[in-house]
Amino acid sequence: TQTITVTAEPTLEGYDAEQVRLMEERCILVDDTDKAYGEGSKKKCHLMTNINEGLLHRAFSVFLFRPSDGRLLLQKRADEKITFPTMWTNTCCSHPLYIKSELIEENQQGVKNAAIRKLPQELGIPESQLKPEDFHFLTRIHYLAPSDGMWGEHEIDYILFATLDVDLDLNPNEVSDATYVSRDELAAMFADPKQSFTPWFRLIARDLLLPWWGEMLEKSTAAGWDEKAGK
Ligand code: DMA
Ligand code: MN
Repeated sequence: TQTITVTAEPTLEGYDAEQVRLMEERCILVDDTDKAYGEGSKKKCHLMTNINEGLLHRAFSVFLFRPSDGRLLLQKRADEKITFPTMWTNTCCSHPLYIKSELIEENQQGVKNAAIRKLPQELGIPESQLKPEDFHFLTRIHYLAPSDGMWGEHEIDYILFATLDVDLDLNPNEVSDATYVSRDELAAMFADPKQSFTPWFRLIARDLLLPWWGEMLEKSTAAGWDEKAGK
């Protein structure tokens, strides 16, 4: 067992009121083997003072591909976001909450339920277009990234893939733009110094997405990822 002294002192003054409200969400605290041991506010979990003490929480990253042309849906984070504003990133990221339906670990059901909560909230995708079995779990990554000094990320991030047709109706408090990109278009965006990207998306793209794009796409359609992966 580890003892971590957490603080939640710094002020949230000057930030967007809705994003400040969301800092009260209850995230799932985990140890570095991803064993859940309690809950902590989103605010506490994202303060660098606590991250530097070792505080770690559970998260998910969705990569949604369009069936017709295999393009990946990217989003640009709204200026209102407290962490990593205005950056391009993968389709949707957030945290499973410390509630029964999002704590389920069997078949990664909890993070899939959280994805089905957040894709409608951020991108306006109708919930009726999303089913847990459409999401394919690839792997978990443990990473730490500072945002702007006060804020940062330190997560065990569950990577989920889906190939689905969806309707979009962007929530401007979360997302300022969205676009579908091919592998080559994404590589060109990364090479453009005028574009900025979240650190986790850069990492996942470099290590997994760009090298394995074709395989991932193939496995997340047709017979399905889980079957082909033998899980
Ligand atoms: C947090 O994403 C999760 C990852 C994987 C970085 P986020 O900052 O977009 O969370 P939220 O949408 O809940 O603010
Ligand atoms: Mn986080």
